Amino acid sequence: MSKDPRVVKEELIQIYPKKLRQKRSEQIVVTEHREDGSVPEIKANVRSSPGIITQRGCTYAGCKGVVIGPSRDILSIVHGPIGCSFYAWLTRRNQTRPATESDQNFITYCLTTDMQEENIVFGGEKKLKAAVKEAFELFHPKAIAIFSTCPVGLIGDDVHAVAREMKAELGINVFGFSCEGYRGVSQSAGHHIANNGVFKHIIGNNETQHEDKFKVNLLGEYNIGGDGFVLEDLLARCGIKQIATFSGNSTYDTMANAHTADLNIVMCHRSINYVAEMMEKRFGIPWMKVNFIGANSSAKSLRRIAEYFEDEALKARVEEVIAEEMAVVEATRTVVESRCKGKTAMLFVGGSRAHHYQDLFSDMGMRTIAAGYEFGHRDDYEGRNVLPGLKVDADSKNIEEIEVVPDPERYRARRTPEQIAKLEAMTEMEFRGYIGMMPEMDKDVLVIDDLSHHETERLLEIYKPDIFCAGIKEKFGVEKMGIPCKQLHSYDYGGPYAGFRGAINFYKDIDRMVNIKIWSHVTPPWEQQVKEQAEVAAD
Ligand code: CFM
Repeated sequence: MSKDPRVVKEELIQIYPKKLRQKRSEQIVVTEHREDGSVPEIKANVRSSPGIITQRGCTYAGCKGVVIGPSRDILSIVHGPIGCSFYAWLTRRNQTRPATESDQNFITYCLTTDMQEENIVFGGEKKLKAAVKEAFELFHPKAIAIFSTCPVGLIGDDVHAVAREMKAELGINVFGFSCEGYRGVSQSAGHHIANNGVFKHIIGNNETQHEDKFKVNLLGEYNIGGDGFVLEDLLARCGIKQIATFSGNSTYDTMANAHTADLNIVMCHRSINYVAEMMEKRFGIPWMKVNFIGANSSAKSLRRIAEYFEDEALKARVEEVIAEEMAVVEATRTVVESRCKGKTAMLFVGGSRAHHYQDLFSDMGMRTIAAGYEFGHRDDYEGRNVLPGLKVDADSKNIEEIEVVPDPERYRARRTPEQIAKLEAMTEMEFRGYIGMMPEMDKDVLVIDDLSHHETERLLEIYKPDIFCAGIKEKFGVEKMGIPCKQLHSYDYGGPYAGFRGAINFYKDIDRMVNIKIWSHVTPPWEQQVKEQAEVAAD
């Protein structure tokens, strides 16, 4: 079978019925390097077709699990049947570290209203109120967040009215999310809903002022496998004060204080760009995209932050830290590169990671031969410059777009438009920008949105990559085909992988996975079948 990506694309979709074939054909593209710098258009952020076995999750997962969940002292109550809560309990490896043993940490708890048939028929608001009161009496949290699961929207329980009533009665911050699983086409809708809630109900509630010179918020970093700890340490060593992280290792108070920072740096564009945009409009804080996945990318991101603050001492300190870290990274990287150079990887993860982890592989001399997002939007593939032309479909209209105006007292433009323009002209820096995945990829590589199970199997059979990166749902199916599968959501049991120290961990883990001999002992099912047929024919 030809490995030409254009031929493979046709092969992947040829068994589908006509309508689905057409749709998938628009969701699978082959990268090009065009002279004008543009990239092919991809169809993304549309409904999955029934039966394709998508990798995606639901809106509730994106809101509760991804954006709010990693914050340790907001008490999360899931309004819904027990399964929604139980199967989302501690499944994402977002770590947290309370400052003292007596500090509140609710991450290990699983609180739910456990809706029953009776509540579905007669309404569940009373039960929800009782749950909020009970949780308050037990834990005395600063804030309670209520998450709606599918039946809540279907029967019309008003979680926001309950939240308002409880807020008045209990005297703490209580807010609800209409993040029913079906609300959008994927987790991505849940990110947006969570961003809106964080912006409306949390940011700006804590006026603590910090004297530090260089104050940033780190957005879209969820401390999976301890990534956030590495970055906290890195920024601190450079002398950069992190006011808040959204939302790895965060607390309610730090997020409420985020409006006092002077720069927002964005790691995962997909899950948090809305907060970055809204904070700029209301408080005057510029945002820029960074990437701390990969050693070279981490160095570049640190330099950009230093450039923004235009401070020579900071720039010098950042260079010192980069030099120290790079010396250690290089020692491992060169050894690993000698063993991994030329090997191939495929990355199919939710959003940002399918893009960012390509940098770690290229640090090691490995090539990405196919990649895609579960739920990224066109801007994540093609860059934010496509945003003005993006059509808003019915599914996206379903999600509130908050009208944001400058805060009458607290708006303070941190940089004038002239300063921003000067910085952009001087450096590689771009504000409010994200280049997207495709422009940074090699040409003639397959990019596939919302990869299906059938396509996964065919890709593996045709290309036999040295490693496939995805999640737990794919892992064991892939490994039975004799190809190692690295979980890029949870990092399997490993990590951290962010920053310089994380890069070293990643190089070592991947080196081990792609060079271990075990894979050559696995007979992939398709070869097994051929073998059996040959045996039958010989008989
Ligand atoms: Fe952002 Fe994430 Fe990702 Fe994401 Fe996720 Fe995740 Fe992910 Mo799993 S916030 S888009 S919704 S980087 S949980 S930490 S790994 S799918 S690529």
